Amino acid sequence: MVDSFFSAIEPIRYGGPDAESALAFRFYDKDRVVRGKRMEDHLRMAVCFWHTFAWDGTDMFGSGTFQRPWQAAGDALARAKLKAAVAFDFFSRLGVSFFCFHDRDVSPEGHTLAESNKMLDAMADVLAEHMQRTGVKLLWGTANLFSHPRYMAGAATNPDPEVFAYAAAQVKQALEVTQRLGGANYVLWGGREGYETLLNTDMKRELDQLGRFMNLVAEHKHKIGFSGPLLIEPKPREPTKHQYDYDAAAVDAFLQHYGLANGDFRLNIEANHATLAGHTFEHEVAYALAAGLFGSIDMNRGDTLLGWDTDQFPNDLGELSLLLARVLQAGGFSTGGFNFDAKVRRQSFDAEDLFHAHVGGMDTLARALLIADRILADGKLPALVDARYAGWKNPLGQEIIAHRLSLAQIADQVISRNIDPKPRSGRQEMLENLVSRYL
Ligand code: XLS
Ligand code: CA
Ligand code: CA
Repeated sequence: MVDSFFSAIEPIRYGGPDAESALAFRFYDKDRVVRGKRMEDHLRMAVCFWHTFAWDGTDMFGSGTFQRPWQAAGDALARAKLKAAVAFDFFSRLGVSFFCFHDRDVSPEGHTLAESNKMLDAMADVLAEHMQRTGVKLLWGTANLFSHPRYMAGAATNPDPEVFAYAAAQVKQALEVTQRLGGANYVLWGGREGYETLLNTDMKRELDQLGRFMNLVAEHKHKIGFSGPLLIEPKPREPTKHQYDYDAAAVDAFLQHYGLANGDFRLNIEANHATLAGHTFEHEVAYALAAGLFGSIDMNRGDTLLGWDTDQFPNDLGELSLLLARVLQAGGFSTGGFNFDAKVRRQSFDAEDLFHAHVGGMDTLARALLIADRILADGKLPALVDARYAGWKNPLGQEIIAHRLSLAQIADQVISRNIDPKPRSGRQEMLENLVSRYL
């Protein structure tokens, strides 16, 4: 079954920009060195288990459309083992370095938590063997605290402390399994940590609960010696009307408010979540970098005409080149990477579609990396930004930055030196033209 599912697909190879085959990399040449580092090590790309192997193509209007033999009826643990075997066959043929999973993507839910944990432990052994055999690594693990009906009113923010406790127990196990598999990060996405209506919601209490929960997770991370960061993934809404981890700035404020701004937590920024929050993807990454919270990226794209999380594969070269330039300029990923939290459309139901989707996403990022390198090597864009703030290097700017002047002293200087700033162009159109020339 495993051999037959992807057997029609040859391992994907680099064929250069003029490659004939639709299933070849035109730009992703993993050993190619860019700015002193191999492409593979820059991009640290991952395939996600949930969209690619767990989802069957169901949407709110219709049932599953996908051809996925491991989703057929049968013994749940046997199916999970088959799913894992198929997934690692996919990773190998694709030549991707990492994967990501939720506990319930790789292992079934039992009748009790003890039973679920036992199966997850068994599946962790199965995953470990596949990882050992293929060399594919774990970018991050996470717990699904949103699918089961017990979580319909939230997990950590649930009005019922027993649900809080259940969620805590699930995260403990998922974090430990992530550690066992050498995961580079652990992700916390608050899928239902928000509200449907304020009529039944005590917001202060729910935020306090979320703060308590995150403190407990951080304590456990230290207790077991998990070395990777905890990554909170912002999203403004969907499934709930409002989610507390609305955007990067909201999570930054939350971490500070609850005594969590101590380096344990960073952010996992998702492109489609950024646009749902009314920001650009680049804005969210820029904020995370500015706040010292940049961790990892969930790579996908939304649809400008649809107001929900469509999780499509990325293809916007212009946007991604600027984003890569920004990330490279800040030193690149440390533990993070680009996880394709993206799904094929419902009509793209067969095995081949999974490859077209990922090959396209990987090639887009590789090409964006090459363009970002040109942007930085040329240096005009960063130099123009630097020049815009050059005045801060002068004595007045330096004194303000060094807290040497009070508001009154600044006011005195403006009057005594007759300071009279002149307008300067922002040169937006010139910059847009400059960027177009790199593409
Ligand atoms: C859903 C989220 C989710 C997280 C992991 O919108 O993107 O998949 O990445 O729980
Ligand atoms: Ca995501
Ligand atoms: Ca999403």
